[in-house]
Amino acid sequence: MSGLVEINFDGIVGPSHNYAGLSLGNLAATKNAGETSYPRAAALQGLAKMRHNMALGLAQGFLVPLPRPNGDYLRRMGASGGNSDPALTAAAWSASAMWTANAATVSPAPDTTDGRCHITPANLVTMPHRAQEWRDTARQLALAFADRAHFALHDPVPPSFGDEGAANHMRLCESHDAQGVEVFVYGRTGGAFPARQHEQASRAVARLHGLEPARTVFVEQNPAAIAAGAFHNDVVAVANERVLFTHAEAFADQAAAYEAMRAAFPALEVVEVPSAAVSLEEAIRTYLFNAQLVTLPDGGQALIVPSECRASAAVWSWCEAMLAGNGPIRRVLPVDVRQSMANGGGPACLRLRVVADLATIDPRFLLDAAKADAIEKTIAETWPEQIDPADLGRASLVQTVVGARRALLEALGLHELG
Ligand code: SUG
Repeated sequence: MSGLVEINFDGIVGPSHNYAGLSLGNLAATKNAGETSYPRAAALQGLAKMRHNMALGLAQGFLVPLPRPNGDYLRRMGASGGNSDPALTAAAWSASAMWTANAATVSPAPDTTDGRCHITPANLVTMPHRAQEWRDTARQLALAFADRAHFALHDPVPPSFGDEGAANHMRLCESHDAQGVEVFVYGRTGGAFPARQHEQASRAVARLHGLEPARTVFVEQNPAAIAAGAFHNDVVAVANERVLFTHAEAFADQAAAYEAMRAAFPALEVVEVPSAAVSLEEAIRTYLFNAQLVTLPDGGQALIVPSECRASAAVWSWCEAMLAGNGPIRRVLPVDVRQSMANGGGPACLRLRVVADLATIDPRFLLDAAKADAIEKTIAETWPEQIDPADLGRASLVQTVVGARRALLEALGLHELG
């Protein structure tokens, strides 16, 4: 019997979480630029989501915040880190690594030619504040997935081919431990907004991971969706096992996309939300598709959505109608991740899915009730309550943020990352 299970690795929201409006094309982040952030509340919301999912019987892991402010980045830019260049300072302080759906692309062992789980850290080159993440992310992944018999870790795809990781990647399969079909979604243009995932990056990852061409599908994002604020495909579509849950305007050619997926994976079940029921704008505002679509221990599927969906008449009535029908998604469960949402990160952005045997992963990155309590205590005691973007660069805040991360590493025994 295979011991492969799906594990969601959530990013713990870092103590420097702030709203600096760094991501062009991410409407929530742009709208909230300059607002006061609440890092402690943000991290506790994220932890509550992890606990919520564990209580459903799902395996839960986590990744820790990266070192911020990133002094190395500032030095290499010849900057001081004071507030003389606010955009650079904000980049060095960004807690954006919390959105671990952008940490890497993961191809589970059943899909790869050498039978190992392949992981490629995302280069995130399109956004300056995100392009600094991969080195520290790769270090952390190398620690969590150090077992070379089971995991192959690659270098990021070279620039200038932008790679945004799992946010532009979906996997279709009969069950998580069976051989799957991997779907790579790239962007060509997004009008006024950047298309962040380059087709060449997607193709490079598929080759490096040793995926069978017949079981690999490449699909273009709808340029109009990017232009409307879907900067990653996971803002308008999500897949789990046989099910693709998608907005009707997610792909450049919707019918051709379904056809290509069905040719490689005939059992595909598409749950499509028509624009007349939920407009692209409302889908992006509520992040209905940035949901975690999960298989519960009883075999039924549940959609873990941001609480913004519950508050939208259009979205919620569509969900109720779906549940009244006989489709594969049997439950819709709202979670409150509002602090992350205000920077354009929903429940799915906050997690990286890995299919593996739990015993092959460094146990320090796996969550249980006692560890969740220890993390909560550290956050409650050390995370700043609030940050005004004008505070970034202040020496006292540097001390608080650096100390908070150190306390977390200490509590988790992750000294190597210090
Ligand atoms: O890259 N926001 C992130 C949100 C990432 C969401 N991830 C997925 N869709 N998988 C981004 O735009 C805002 C940070 C700021 O503006 O300070 C930010 O980086």
